[in-house]
Amino acid sequence: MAVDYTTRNGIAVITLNNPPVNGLGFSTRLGIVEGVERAQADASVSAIVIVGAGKAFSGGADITEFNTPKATQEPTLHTVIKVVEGSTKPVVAAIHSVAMGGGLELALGAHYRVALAGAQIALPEVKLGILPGAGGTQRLPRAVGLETALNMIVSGAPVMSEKLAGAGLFDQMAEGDLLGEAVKFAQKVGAQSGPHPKVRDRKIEHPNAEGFIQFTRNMVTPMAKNFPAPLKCIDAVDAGVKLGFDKGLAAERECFVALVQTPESRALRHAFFGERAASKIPDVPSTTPVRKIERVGVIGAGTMGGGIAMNFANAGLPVTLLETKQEALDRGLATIRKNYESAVKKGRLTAEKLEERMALITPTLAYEGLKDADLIIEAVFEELGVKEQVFSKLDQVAKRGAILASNTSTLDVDKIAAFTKRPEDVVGMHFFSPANVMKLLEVVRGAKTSKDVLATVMQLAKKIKKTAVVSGVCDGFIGNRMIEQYLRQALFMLEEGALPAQVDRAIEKFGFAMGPFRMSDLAGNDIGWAIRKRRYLEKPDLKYSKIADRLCETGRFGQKTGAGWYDYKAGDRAAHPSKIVDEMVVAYSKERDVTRRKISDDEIVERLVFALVNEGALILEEGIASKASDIDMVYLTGYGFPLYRGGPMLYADTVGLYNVERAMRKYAAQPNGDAWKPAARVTELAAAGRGFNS
Ligand code: T1G
Repeated sequence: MAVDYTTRNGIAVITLNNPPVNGLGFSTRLGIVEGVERAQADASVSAIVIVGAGKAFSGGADITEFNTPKATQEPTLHTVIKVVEGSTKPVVAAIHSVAMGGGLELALGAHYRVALAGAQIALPEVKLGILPGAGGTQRLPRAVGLETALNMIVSGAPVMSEKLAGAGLFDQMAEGDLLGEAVKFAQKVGAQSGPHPKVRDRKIEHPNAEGFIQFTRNMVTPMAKNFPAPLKCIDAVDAGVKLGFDKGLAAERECFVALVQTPESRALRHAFFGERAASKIPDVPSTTPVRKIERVGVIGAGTMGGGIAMNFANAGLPVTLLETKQEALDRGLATIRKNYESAVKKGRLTAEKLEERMALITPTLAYEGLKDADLIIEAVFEELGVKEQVFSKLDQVAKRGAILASNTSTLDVDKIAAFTKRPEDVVGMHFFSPANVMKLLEVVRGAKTSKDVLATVMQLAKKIKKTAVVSGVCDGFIGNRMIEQYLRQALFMLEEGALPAQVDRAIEKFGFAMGPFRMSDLAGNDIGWAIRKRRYLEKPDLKYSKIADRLCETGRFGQKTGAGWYDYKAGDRAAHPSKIVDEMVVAYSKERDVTRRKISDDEIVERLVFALVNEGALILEEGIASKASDIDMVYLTGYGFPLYRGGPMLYADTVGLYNVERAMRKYAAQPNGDAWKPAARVTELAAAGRGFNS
């Protein structure tokens, strides 16, 4: 049973025991109700304590039950809270570590709350695109006041328990032995005659509730542009203020039911699960032993190497940073310091923390400096010959059992592993620039990469706050392989009739942070140019529009040269549509004898996004990615795909693969249609009426 029941000095102790975070799944809910009823029937019991075993009081509704009949099977959380609140014997919630979502709502249904400091108190449902669905929008304002409650509910952010000590939520802050103190408190209130206080009976005091709620609405509206949940949170709280507890509860229920069915909520829940599922590798058991990583080495102090080193310093790990020349090393360290200084300026870091982190980074010009490292990541020039020098040297210097990682974004990790006598210790760790900011880390699994190396890197990724996704070895791994097809379509559409600003505007309206041409100008058009030149040699039959090469031949590499697909003014990063480029595009169509046509925004979005979907389907078929949600996590955390659409594969499911395939067949019949042969996986799933994530 997910709940234990004991009695102790006349107090019934109900212990939630549903690891890992006491999610309020069906059996936990049932156990609480049975425990409260058992305590009511036991004359020797004067009061009840509810406490959580392990790492949390409760992390809320059991998310593993979402979208299953169990989630709404009686006793629902509403029923549980009603039974707790209706108990004639006082119920004391003993809170430690985490009281979130339904877990906090359960505690609010108790008559009293005793908490340890350091507990995360939150109603994070808004982050899942829903809202507290078991009375949280009604009880929290009555427990901590309207302003604190509304901020917590609309942001979903946790507040540490000690910060709420005086807010009326906790009846006592425990010092050490939480259960002992809670039992003592229960004995005290158990000796008092009832009725015992109910949070629902408190008033919501505020000098100008209506004004404050309107102010919150004005603040939230612009930020919640694509997310309906925050405003619904305000509606539910507002209803409780205006109409009283019961009507407020009914309004909350209505909002919850409406939100849980929205595509945005499905997308946010998909991302929540996808983030956690990504760290699970199908054939690497969670019990796989991991290697100790106490010292890290980074080779290359350029933009990538410096950013990578910062990730580990930020996590408190000593990093040795190797460069070949002193001035490169000095430049790299100066850049790292500058990055930290800007964080201090923004108030995100203290000056002493800056020095602490800088002190963790040891510069060196000698490979010897890496001999004690448990993990060494190279971020040197993207050329196989250079990688060969580095890895054969590492093979001699690195200690036995050290993990040797390459930050390569395009080269074959198996070939790199073969430069060593320890291919089982070699793995790809593809960071995204800027490496100290972007959450995505593609972990590239070589044919010989050992399971414990993978398990170690996935665990380390969590420590450096990265979303790690495992990719097999192929050109471009997951993200860049798919973005290549996206960019191919973007270029074809220029040739067929669109202009750069129109393509960017259309896809940015869809929700991308940045369209392909602004993105290319930012990254540098010469990077894509180099990749295409390689591609033309490797895959001569792969059709490409040459318009981007024409642009590069004029030296328009983007922001770094002050002109690219767009024009730029000195000191200003704003992209200004370029008459020169537009004329170049039109002239190119003419040269190609293409009659330009009007291309709709819908076609732009479909061709860009479905190009990702089709390549993603091939990636799944080839086993390069093990699950569709991994592909979505790559795009949500590394490529600016809109979170409220859940990633390319979930978006395809939302559109319906039947419709996606029909669109592909339509484009296959147009000029440049050879890119549109639907992947077998798309056809199979569409025929079966399924989706990538169903
Ligand atoms: N139910 C079940 N499992 C959960 C869970 C939950 N609520 N929360 C986390 N887990 C799992 C997670 O998948 C992972 O599993 C393990 O616990 C450790 O998680 C009616 C409807 C609680 C702060 O949104 O914020 O209540 O990968 O790696 O860093 O109004 O998890 O080990 O197999 O994140 O220590 C609202 C979400 C639900 C809380 C712990 N609750 N969880 O952080 O560990 S909706 C939430 C978190 C709701 C009611 C509504 C964090 C955490 P595995 P972890 P952590």
